[in-house]
Amino acid sequence: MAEALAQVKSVMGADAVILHTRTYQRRMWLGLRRREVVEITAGRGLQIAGRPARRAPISPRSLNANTQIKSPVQNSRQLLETPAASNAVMMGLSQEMASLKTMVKDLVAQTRQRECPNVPEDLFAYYVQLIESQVAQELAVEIVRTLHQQIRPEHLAQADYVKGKIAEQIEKLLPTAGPIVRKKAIGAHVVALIGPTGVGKTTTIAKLAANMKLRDKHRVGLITIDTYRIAAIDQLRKYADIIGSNLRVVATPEDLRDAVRSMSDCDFILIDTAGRSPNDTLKLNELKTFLAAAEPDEVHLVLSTTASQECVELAIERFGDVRVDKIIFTKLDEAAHVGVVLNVVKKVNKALSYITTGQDVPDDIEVGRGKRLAQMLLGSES
Ligand SMILES: Nc1nc2c(ncn2[C@@H]2O[C@H](COP(=O)(O)OP(=O)(O)O)[C@@H](O)[C@H]2O)c(=O)[nH]1
Ligand SMILES: [Mg+2]
Repeated sequence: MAEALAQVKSVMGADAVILHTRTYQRRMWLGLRRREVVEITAGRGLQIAGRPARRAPISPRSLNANTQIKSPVQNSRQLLETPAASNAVMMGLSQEMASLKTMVKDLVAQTRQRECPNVPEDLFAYYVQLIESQVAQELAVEIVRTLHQQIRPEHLAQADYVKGKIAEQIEKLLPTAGPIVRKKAIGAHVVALIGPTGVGKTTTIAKLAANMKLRDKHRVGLITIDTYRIAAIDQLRKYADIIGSNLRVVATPEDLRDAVRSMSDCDFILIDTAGRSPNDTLKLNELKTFLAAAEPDEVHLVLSTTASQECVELAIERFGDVRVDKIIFTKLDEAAHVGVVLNVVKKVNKALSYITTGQDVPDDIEVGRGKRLAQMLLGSES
């Protein structure tokens, strides 16, 4: 149809008016083969109601075996004004679209196969979703390939089922630490948060402290060694006052040791650290001295998902010299690149303890769970 319409246009010009179209089968080769014939009735000089006619009707013309053009009619520019004409045009267009679509699909499939020969075609859309969430390519390939081996073909079309299975994979891949728990019978469980400036250490301390104190009724002591910025102390003091916890501000490792001792009747002591730049080795050494004095039960490295993967890796490298037991990822509410959490935790092989999802104290914090992360990665909330 598209071909025939093109011929009408080339023989009769763009002014041609389509009056009628029809397709039918014609038997060939003694009736053994069929051939589709497209017949278009078109003309120039068509008189549309209310418009002055031009002269010169044309006689039917045969264009080739497949196409015939008939009709002695009057001229008009309104190619699309008759229903038959617009039908024909639409049919032609939709046929062309359909063949274009097939072509593009084939091309995409070919390119995919060439670029990602390890990714099963059936799960390619999920693979793309993982990649778009910044999951590292080798991890995304591993996830969909393992899934492909497990899943029955009849389940492939059920998106919820497939997503559930991907979530299971992610759960297995992501080491998680669970919540902070005090195991000892006597003395305070000491937790220090370290990490680059502005990632949300102080806010996270406030969230943890508020939940421990107000929800779980624990005795919580707060210590900050962030004496570089007055605002930082005020920020934590405000939270300490609201929660009703003790806050000690310390300037030296000796002070820190004393402060920890003085709070030994608490169940938990949370230590906030200065946002020292990860590039500053001198201050990192200072941080190490502080940590050595505090003798914490656990040290959590706090990282923000709003930073690029490179930034996060640089921070890890720098802080790698300092003791790190677990990882907290902040600002998942702002991050389009949730995959970084999976990549980083897997790469450094430290367990994810918490994620934070907003500025609200104490609500926007959750214990890190693979299933929840999978929901964020695959864009399905529940
Ligand atoms: N959107 C969002 N903002 C956060 C989150 N956690 C902390 N922030 C904000 O990040 C900024 C820096 O936080 P702060 O706790 O002072 O970072 P610190 O320098 O590491 O102590 C503040 O404006 C916080 O409100 C979070 O989970 N989501
Ligand atoms: Mg701070």
